[in-house]
Order: sequence, then structure tokens, then C-alpha cells
Amino acid sequence: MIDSKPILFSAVQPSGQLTLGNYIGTIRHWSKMQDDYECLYCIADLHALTTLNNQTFLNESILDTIALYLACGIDPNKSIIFIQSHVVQHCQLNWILNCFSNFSELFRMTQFKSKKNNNTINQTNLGIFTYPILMAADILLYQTNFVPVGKDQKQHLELVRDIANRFNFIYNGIFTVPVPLIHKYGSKIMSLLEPKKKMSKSDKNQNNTIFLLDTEESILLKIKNAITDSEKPAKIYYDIEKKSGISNLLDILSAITNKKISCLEKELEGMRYSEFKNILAITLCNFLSKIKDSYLYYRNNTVYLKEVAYNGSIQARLKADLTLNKIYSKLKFLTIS
Ligand code: AQP
Repeated sequence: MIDSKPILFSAVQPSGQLTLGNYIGTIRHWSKMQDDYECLYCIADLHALTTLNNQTFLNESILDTIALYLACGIDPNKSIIFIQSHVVQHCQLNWILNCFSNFSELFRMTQFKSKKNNNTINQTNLGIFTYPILMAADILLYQTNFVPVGKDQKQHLELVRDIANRFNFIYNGIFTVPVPLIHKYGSKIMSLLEPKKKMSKSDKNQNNTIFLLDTEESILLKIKNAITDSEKPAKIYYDIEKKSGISNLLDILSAITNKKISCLEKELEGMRYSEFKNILAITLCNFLSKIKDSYLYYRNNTVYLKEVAYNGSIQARLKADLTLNKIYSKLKFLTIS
């Protein structure tokens, strides 16, 4: 691997099954970047603790997620695939960055506001409040240049940049200040029945969310029931405000076919919504069945998955240590060698 390539970091939580939102918003871009960037793809198991329930078997979900990364084209010979908790430096840097961040910054985070929504603050676990700082540690530890993420992570990335700049100002440029890569289309896939809110893996109504490993019947049904609108006569075009349901379905079709939205609008002109949904459902089933087949192939080889994670963690730890050692030295921690 050539070290002069720009560094790219991205992660997904293994807190259940990965969604079409995770895939379209970020994972689909990963494999294309492996040749031009030095890529680190992390399985963010520590982050998953913030929303874990006692039905989740984290160890199984982690293996599922590694298998899905591979099925989505991540090549461990080109990219580093690793598990966050296997690289202790994430927690070490997290603590340091905590001491350079403010309560008010975290309190402004819209994800915190929406995730604590149904609880009082007193009952909300502290991880939900502080996880953007752990995210900053994840990214800054590797001197990351670029972070491909969905739109929902934009505010967190701004915080990461603020923390990096603050630290750099005091300690004379330790961190690379990362740039988020957020695509114009598909960076926020919306819930199927409530297209004003994000498609999420933890949504209580599973009909809102397509999971990458959903059965064909389930995908057909979910798309069939997706909310559209009552415009008469029905017209298929992209308008997030007025036609959030149709625009979301167009975003999905565009992402999996690699066709521009404007091109799809022409192709679908004059069609009924039900016909459009049919095309989308079939295209999506075909698309996901290839990922599913490949996933099953890898998932049946636990030894290989663990080997990938083991090798990845060794490589990640070496890189993480370089940054952490620099920081310890700048902070004037005592070193005894
Ligand atoms: N609906 C989405 N559209 C586009 N991108 C999305 N991402 C998530 N949902 C969408 C992107 O996926 C990456 C990893 O997300 P994550 O698993 O770390 O957690 P999340 O953003 O909190 O995703 P969920 O599904 O909404 O999880 P829960 O329900 O646990 O909160 C990120 O780059 C994210 O932008």
C-alpha cells in the first residue's frame, strides 16, 4: 500500500442489520475508492453500545458486517477492515478529545436531540451524548483526509473539524482536518412510510426500512406499500419538498442503476406509480440478491472473517500509534523508555 495516497476513513455500526440507507449513503462508494485512496473501513462496535438492546448479539453482528463489507466489494488486500474495539487507541484519543470539547457543542447535535427524544435527559445513556467525540477520535487518529458519510453525519463532521482545528491551534498542527464526502443524491435515504424522516436500522416499524438481507417477498411488499402522493394526474419527478416519497424512490433507483435522476424521469414519464414501484422492486431484488449471495459465501467462513479483522486491526493499531505518540509528546506526558 502506498502511503502517499490520501487517507479515507469510514465506519458503520454493527447494531443490527445494515440498511439500504447505510449502503446508498456510504458503503456503495467504498469499493470504488480503494485504488486511489488509502482506505480504512471500520466496524464501529463501540458506537453500537449506545443503542444496544439485549436482543442484539454483537459478536454475530460484527461478523455479519465484515461479511457485508466484503460482499460490497471491499478488498482486504487493498483496504484495512478493522473492528473499532480492537484498536484501543480510539478510546485513548477519545478521552483526550473530551478534554478539548465543550458541553454546549454536543448539546447542539440534532442526532442527540432526536435520539433522546422519548426519554428525559436523566434517563438517556451518556454514550448517546458523547459519541460524536469518539467519532472525532476514530477519524483524527488516522490523519484522515476524507470521510464518505451520509448527510445525517454532516453536523458531526463539522464538530470533528472544529475539534481538530482547536487542537491544531494550541498544539501546532497535529491533526489533518478531514473533509466529508457527501454526495448530492442518495446521501439521505428516507423512511418508506414516513419519507420526511431518515431510513434507520433502529426504526420500530420495520416496514420503513429495507435491510440489505431482506427476503425478496419482504422487499416487494415494502416497496409496494411505500408512501407516494396524491398528485393528479400522477407524475414521476424529483421534488424533495412536494414529492418526498417519489423522490426517495427515485434516489434509490438512481443509486442502484447508476442512472442520473433526470434520465430516470424521462424513462418513467407517463407511468403509473404502481408501475414505477414494480420496476424499482424488481431492480432492487436483483441488485440485492447479488450482495446476499456474496454475503452468504463469506459469512460461512468465520475463520476467514476473523483473519481479515485480525490483520486489519494490526495495521490500524500501527497507524493509530503514530498519531497518539505525537499527541502524548505534545501534551508532555512523561515517557519512560
Ligand atoms: N438513511 C440513510 N441515508 C443515507 N445514509 C445513511 N447512513 C445511515 N442511514 C442513512 C449512513 O450510514 C453510515 C453509518 O451509519 P451508522 O450505522 O453508523 O449509524 P446511523 O447513521 O445512526 O444509521 P441508522 O441506520 O440511523 O442507525 P440507528 O438506527 O442505530 O441510529 C453513516 O455514514 C451514515 O451517514
